[in-house]
Amino acid sequence: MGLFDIFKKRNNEEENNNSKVEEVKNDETDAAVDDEQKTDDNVDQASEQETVTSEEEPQSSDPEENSKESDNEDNADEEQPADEKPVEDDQTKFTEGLEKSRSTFGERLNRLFANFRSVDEDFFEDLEDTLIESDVGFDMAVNLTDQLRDEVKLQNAKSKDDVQNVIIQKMIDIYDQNGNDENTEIHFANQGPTVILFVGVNGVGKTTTIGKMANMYKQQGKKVLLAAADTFRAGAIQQLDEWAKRDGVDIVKKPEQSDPSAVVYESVHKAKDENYDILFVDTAGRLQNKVNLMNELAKMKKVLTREIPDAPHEVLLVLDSTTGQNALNQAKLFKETTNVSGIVLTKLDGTAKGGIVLAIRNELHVPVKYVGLGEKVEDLREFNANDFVYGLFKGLIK
Ligand SMILES: Nc1nc2c(ncn2[C@@H]2O[C@H](COP(=O)(O)OP(=O)(O)O)[C@@H](O)[C@H]2O)c(=O)[nH]1
Ligand SMILES: [Mg+2]
Repeated sequence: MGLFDIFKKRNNEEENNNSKVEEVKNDETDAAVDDEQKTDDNVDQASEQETVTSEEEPQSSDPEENSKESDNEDNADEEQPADEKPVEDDQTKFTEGLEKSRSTFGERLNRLFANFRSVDEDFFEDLEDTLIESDVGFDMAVNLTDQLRDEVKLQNAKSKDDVQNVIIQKMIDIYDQNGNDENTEIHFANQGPTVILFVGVNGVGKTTTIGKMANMYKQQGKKVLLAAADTFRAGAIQQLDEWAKRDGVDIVKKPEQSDPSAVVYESVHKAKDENYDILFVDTAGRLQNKVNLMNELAKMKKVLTREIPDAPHEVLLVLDSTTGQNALNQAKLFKETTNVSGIVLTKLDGTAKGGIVLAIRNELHVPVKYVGLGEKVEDLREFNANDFVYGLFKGLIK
């Protein structure tokens, strides 16, 4: 069974369940239903307000500014849910974190289909625009529209439902094929320390992700070491140091502006000599030019492999999902300079740009291994791409 069929089955099952709930509700008295309606409206309003407020937060284009602001404002313990929801479980958190993407992506496509008159060139132009707006990536939007033109003709789809189904099915098929050999597990060393190198431009969330992951592995009983090899940016070493203290793990650091490779050298020796299980290497995301970046990463790699021949076992590229197409461009550049083995997609809690998940798979062929859903230590999740994409498309499957 193809992924589209699996999604379709799941969608039908969910709709059946919902309609059972509806039936029960309909048995209640009219007055009760009226009341419920009011409550529903209130809830809708409340959640709308929440969205508006978070979107109105001043967003600076300078990532360092952003990080300062959020550091000040959102200190771990102060953050209380605005509404009085009970403590969220894992799944709720994940679902809510992705709700913005889901509703916006679906709404855009719904709007397109609502305006559908006939399968003509205008329609395909609108489709292309909609896909570009949804951050599935420019190349993909254009390719996909071309393929859909052929597919719609091939299947002789004319009615709105037919066309909608062909389009959704095609998108899911392409996504499915591109992910055939994707493995989202973290590669561990067969023996000795596992080295995980973090790369990505400034402000995307490298240090924060290391803090979260280090905590996760520490909880699993692993011996964890951090290497503060972002010696370039003021405050970067201290930021990682704070995470080390919070997580209760060790760190290797040197003064600001030291050679990052010297930090890597010392940390990999320590990891080997003192039997650490995992070494996380934080790096600076200097991208002034590709040659510099390539040289710096190559130097670190050389230092690592001298001690541990198959290191780094993972090179995780961190991407800020709120930057859409920009994140894709960064990814292409990093892919050219280093062997990226996985992606961590951060800030999915604050964005409607979840379409980027499709673009990453279709254009980069690098698996998203983890997603960030907030700034706190518990806001990191393993990524299940199929669940995420199902969420994007459900309701659109006819
Ligand atoms: N909302 C949200 N903020 C995040 C997430 N990950 C990181 N951040 C914030 O993004 C800013 C930059 O993160 P940082 O780890 O310093 O980025 P780095 O420069 O790549 O090391 C900080 O304010 C983080 O708290 C996330 O998943 N969601
Ligand atoms: Mg950092």
